Amino acid sequence: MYKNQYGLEIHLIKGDITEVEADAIVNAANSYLQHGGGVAYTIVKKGGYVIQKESDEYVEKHGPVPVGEVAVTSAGKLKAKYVIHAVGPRYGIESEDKLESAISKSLLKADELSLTSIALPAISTGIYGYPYEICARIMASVLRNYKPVTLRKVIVCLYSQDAYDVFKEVFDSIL
Ligand code: AR6
Repeated sequence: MYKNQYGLEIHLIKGDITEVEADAIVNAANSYLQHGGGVAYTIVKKGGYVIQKESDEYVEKHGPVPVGEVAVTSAGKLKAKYVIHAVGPRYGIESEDKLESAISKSLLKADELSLTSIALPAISTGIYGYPYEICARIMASVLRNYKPVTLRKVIVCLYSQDAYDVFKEVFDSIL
């Protein structure tokens, strides 16, 4: 466990984010909130169709979610209260500052909803192709500087041992 200068707890775990106990889990989404693959697919499969339905309604009402921005839905049958859908950049097409934005806006949204805990996956490191190391570095620096309001605990959830090892090394050096 790490703690930043504002007392925010940061936990690094290996596992399936849909099993994590947190007020909100973050989804690695696309702009159209079509949850067809990766962690997004698992979230809808386990949480239920209501998450896709609310996502469709969101896009219909507000238009596509820009890269680096977030949208919120309920979490259906998952333990969490909300799913925060964060749209990360595609490697080689969209820049790292969009990844920084997707991560920090997820945290800001959790605080806006007065939540105390949030779980984050390694956004953009699957289908969108970012190397784990870049994502880890950006996430660590956002978490190091983030001043929370109600948020007390951030759980960074890695799916593979490979990803976990890279994040551990980077977090140990930055946090
Ligand atoms: N729990 C935690 N992490 C997971 C899980 C899980 N159950 N499943 C996969 N990961 P990706 P992206 C990891 O591809 O790169 C989708 O189709 C995975 O190993 O889910 O941001 C969306 O709808 C990887 O490290 O998201 C978008 O179209 C990380 O989660 C697009 O993919 C992110 O991989 C978004 O691509």
